[in-house]
Amino acid sequence: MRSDRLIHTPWAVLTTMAACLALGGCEDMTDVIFPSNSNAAPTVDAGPDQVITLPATAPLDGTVTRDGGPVLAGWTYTWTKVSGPGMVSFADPNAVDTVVSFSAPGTYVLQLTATDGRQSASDQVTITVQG
Ligand SMILES: [Ca+2]
Repeated sequence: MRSDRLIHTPWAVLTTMAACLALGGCEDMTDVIFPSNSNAAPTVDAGPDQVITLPATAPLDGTVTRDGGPVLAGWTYTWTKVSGPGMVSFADPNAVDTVVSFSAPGTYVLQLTATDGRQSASDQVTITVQG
């Protein structure tokens, strides 16, 4: 898209110039791949495994990082049930940290996925629910 190019090219050039300065100079602008476009996949930690007893809920303490730093705006996070005998209900399935409740005892595997639409990563946590 022309408008996309008009918006992004100056930033890409500036980023490349900065990267060249950091490296002590480049022969030309093709020596460096734009760091701002590296778009490395995030890393996801779904938190520690837990054992709870009904009717208790389980707090989910997820952690998502991208490029070793805090996650930027524009990323989405989704908790889903991978396996388990009953229904699960997330207080907010799109929050990194949330609370989950269970309809029946058993062993549940839950997954937290982070994505920006192009890259994604996920991690799973096991919750043992006692009746
Ligand atoms: Ca957290």
